[in-house]
Amino acid sequence: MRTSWPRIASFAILAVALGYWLPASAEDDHPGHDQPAAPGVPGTDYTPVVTPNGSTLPWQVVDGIKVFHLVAEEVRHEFAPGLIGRCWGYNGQVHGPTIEAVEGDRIRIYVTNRLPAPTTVHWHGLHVPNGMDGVSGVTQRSIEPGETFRYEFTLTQHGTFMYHPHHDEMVQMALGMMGMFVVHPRGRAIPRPDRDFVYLLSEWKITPGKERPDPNEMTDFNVVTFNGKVFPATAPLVAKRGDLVRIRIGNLSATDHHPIHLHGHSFRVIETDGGEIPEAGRWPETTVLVPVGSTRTVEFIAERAGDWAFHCHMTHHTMNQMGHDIPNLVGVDQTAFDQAVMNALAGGKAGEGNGMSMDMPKNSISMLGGPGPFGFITMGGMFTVLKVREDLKTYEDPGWYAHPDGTVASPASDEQLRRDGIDTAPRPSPAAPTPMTTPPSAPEHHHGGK
Ligand SMILES: [Cu+2]
Repeated sequence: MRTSWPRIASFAILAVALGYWLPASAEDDHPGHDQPAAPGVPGTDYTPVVTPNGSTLPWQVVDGIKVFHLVAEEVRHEFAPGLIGRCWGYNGQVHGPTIEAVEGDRIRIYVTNRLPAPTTVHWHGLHVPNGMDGVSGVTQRSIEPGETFRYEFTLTQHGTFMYHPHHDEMVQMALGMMGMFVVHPRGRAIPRPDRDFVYLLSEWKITPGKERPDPNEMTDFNVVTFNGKVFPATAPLVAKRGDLVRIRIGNLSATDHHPIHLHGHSFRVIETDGGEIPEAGRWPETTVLVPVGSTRTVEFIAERAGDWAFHCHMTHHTMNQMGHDIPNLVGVDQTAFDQAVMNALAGGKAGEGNGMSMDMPKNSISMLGGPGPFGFITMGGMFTVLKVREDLKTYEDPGWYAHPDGTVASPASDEQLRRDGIDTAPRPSPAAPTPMTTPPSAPEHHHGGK
């Protein structure tokens, strides 16, 4: 006996016409229709994520429902030693802790507002019942100071999502209110990563000497952060050689998209906040552009031991606060200036002993990063290091990489240069540029009349 395809097709059309089509159940927001699976267990059902410089929001299970509590409040946050912000965050943190759950989990999130202003929480990318979407004025009234609201829904997707206020967005997000929301797949035979990292990208305007981030800034941000920190305060990512590493990156910056680049490896973009990319649609990259209001998840095998830079490729995003609004010094002898900056970085009063003095303004950090194994690291902002090691007992920071002999770039010897026919004698300089002449229209000093 066989079933004819036309018959199946006509049944399908009939089913659609009758409103029986399958995905409807997944979107069901009618009370009583939810059949939550048993809550997913960390370590058993998934590899728990690591949020460098951050944390995962704790929960408890009540009658089969995962219950979370977010508290919106003012937080005095350290971006890096020397730079404090009077920010707004959740549960004493900037940004808020990462919410982690499993597809099929029923979750209940209480949100307490301890801010001096109303707020809401929107669950970015999650398919929730409309009234749980957290858009103030559209799907709910705002949560007033002192109130606690309850959000409750079943997770019908897996992937990397975010949360943030959808009330006075410009101000509240500029002050730091945002967090990541990771949903692991349930019961699927996909390779589980050995390391699963979560990053949230953001940007701030903090005028040197001030503590309150300026929410009115539209374009000229001077503090650009990985999980609310700038290098050298950003924690490293640590992996064993051979680990399958996943990095989930969300961007809730006000204006800037961030091309995030990894050294020494190539990765594949495996999902966005819209869902998983089918195997055939993934292609190799070393830089992933994470646009504002989206997430990108990349995966790779940590194949090469070493300290590999992981950073935004916008050059101004690997600078700290003081790199902005300074005169163009390209071509100028900066010896004294550099020394002044280095001294300032070392924590002292800048320029001591070289005749050039530079006091760092209160509550500010220099434009450059921090000390490395080979001298100063001239980066700040969205910069950290992926540390891959052969043997690791724990995933604590293993310190700087010890390079095998002969594998570090170093000064060439005269003998090597001779052997390879490299002539380093100065070349004759190219034709001198035409001397600048006074343009005919240049104003001259006229006396008496125009
Ligand atoms: Cu960037």
